[in-house]
Amino acid sequence: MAELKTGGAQGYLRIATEEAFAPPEMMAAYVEVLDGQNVDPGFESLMGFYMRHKSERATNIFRRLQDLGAERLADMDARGIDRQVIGVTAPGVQVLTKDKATALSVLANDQLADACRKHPDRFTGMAAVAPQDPAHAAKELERAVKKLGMRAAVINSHTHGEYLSDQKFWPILEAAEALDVPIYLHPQTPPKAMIAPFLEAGLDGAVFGFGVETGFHALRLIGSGAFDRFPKLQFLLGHMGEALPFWMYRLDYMYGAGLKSKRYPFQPQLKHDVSHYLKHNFHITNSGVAWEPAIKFTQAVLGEDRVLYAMDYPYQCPPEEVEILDRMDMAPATKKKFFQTNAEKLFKL
Ligand code: 1DF
Ligand code: MN
Repeated sequence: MAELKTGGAQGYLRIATEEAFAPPEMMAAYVEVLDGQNVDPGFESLMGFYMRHKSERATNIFRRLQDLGAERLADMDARGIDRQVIGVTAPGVQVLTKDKATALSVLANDQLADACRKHPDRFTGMAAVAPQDPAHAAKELERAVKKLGMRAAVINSHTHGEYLSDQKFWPILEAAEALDVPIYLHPQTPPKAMIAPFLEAGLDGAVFGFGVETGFHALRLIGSGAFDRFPKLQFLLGHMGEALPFWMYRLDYMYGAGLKSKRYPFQPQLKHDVSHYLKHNFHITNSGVAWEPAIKFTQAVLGEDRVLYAMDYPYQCPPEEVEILDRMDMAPATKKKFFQTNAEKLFKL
């Protein structure tokens, strides 16, 4: 295998779209949360591991998360990554109290924007927002897009057990639609009310709990009628759409059957089938899934313009995965959409 290089000699640039960073100040706030009372069990399991465990995995990831300079760029060079689209790592500011969360969202955006200004050809920013204060989040997203040049927002699934299906959060959706930027619905651990049986099996994190929580979140959002209210709004889901493309047929049948029979009278009647929203309001990345059949399946059911490359640096970044994806048996024009041009379009690069 040839050495991985940036620059597109293979016919496309590699743009990785779910890459994480953590401001040291946010990590300091996490220490306070972990040391405090009534710690969220998912947060304790996730960030308790990455911030305190002595394993090589935890210590390397904790260090890399906080770097927006030389080490990150060297890692990108070694893996042939031309550009990272970067957002604050899960659970972002969403685990904090409202005042700390709003302040740290501003700080995170200033820090990330600074790095993007220093390396405009390598980094693109996604804005952190604090859903704990929806009005602030909407304003901060506007600032991040208009003043700092960010091209998306990242929301790390639930906020203290609450979901974007709740209309109190809709000012954020309204702002994203008006600013014409997508929202990356990134996973985090399931909330307290859901997590106990996951924890007991060691399945609460990226291994499975993330996907359950975040796929469920996306479905709640679709079921809430948010996309009938904001029809142009675009969301991104990682990890092959948290498996929702594979569920599409059954979701259409069973969700439709539930609505038709008014089994849950509180559910709004939707204008379209569930699959319509997945095909019109979602883009999907392959973060964590360097697996040709899953990528091709998703391209087939969602359209090849809606499936994007992501690496998930620094959580999952073996160079072999880039080589595997380079070798996919796929028409060159389709592969270029996957690695490069779909991201250029969506993030206006
Ligand atoms: C992990 C994976 C952690 C992903 C992440 O953020 C994350 C992990 C805290 O392996 O614990 O973003 N991921 O997206 O797969
Ligand atoms: Mn991730």
